[in-house]
Amino acid sequence: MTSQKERIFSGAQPTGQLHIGNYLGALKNWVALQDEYEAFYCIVNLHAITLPQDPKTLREKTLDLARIYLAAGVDPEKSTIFIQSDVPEHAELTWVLSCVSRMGELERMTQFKDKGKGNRERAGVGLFTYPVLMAADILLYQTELVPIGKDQKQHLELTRDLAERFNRDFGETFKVPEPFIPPVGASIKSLQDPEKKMSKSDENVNGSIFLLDGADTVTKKIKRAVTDSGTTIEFDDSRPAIGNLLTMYHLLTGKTIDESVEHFRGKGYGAFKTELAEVTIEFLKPFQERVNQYDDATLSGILSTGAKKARSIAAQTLGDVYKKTGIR
Ligand code: ATP
Ligand code: LTN
Repeated sequence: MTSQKERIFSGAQPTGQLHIGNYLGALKNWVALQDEYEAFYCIVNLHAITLPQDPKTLREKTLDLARIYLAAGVDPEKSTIFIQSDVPEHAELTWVLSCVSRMGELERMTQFKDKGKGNRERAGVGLFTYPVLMAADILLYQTELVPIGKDQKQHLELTRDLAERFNRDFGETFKVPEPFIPPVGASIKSLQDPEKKMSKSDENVNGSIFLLDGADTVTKKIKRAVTDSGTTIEFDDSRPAIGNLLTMYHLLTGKTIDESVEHFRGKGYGAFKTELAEVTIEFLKPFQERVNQYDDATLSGILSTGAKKARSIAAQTLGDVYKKTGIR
């Protein structure tokens, strides 16, 4: 029966620390969609090395991220959780897809421009071909839907272009995936700068609420969050900082946007921030209790079962690709 379900695929990089933006923009939807779809959630360690990583901590962070997926509510009985490098087909398909990708389209990727800091001469080639590896991740599983935050939309469009081009040139091979970008929360902003997205790689840790932040840290970061001019707590395009905090409140409490605005009518920034800190701490508490729910052996069992399942599907797609291209 399960094989009748449509597939979803998503992943996060084992770099930095996961923040509440990653949760609200992506992970929350991974959990919500896992009943309806056959889900594959990957820890994309090969993507991580597109920027320098400390080898010792990369492995630790890879396993920590698996724990975070599980603590967020990804259920290993329903979803396949695995490490990207455990399925070598990801790297193999990347090569084939890189042969149908064009320099021009990769050069237009804003993440490459941002992370390469506009310095083409020094930017890594891996950073440049990063979206091709992401396309391989998705296309290997004949994925229907990809739950992601807004920053990944452009990469998904490239994935669709590559799938369509390959299908046109070599015959129907890949399903062309659709993005799933939540209507609210797809780009949670930095608490220190509402023009920038909350980012794991931001040097200023005060801009992000990390999923493993303790209560005192959460309170301090929210108290220090920048606000706009004005005093009322409501949505207004000219006041992105308060809009961002209200969005977090709405998503964390499950109150509608109207209810959230109503709730703070007549109250000031101080009271609002105090309550936002409380609901954030309340949300993080059970999550943090669950992060160590599995011992190392159980975790490694979950990941190796996941890799086996993922590989059985990935190998079929790659086999088809090799046949269609005359490699095999
Ligand atoms: P970095 O900011 O360092 O590039 P990241 O925070 O984007 O890293 P990833 O592991 O690359 O982290 O992303 C995991 C998922 O979280 C992706 O689907 C991404 O779109 C989503 N995401 C990342 N930042 C945000 C944000 N600020 N708001 C909503 N979703 C986000
Ligand atoms: N590029 C993504 C992580 C990622 C991903 C994927 C997301 C790698 N492969 C496949 C969805 C589907 C990011 O969040 N930076």
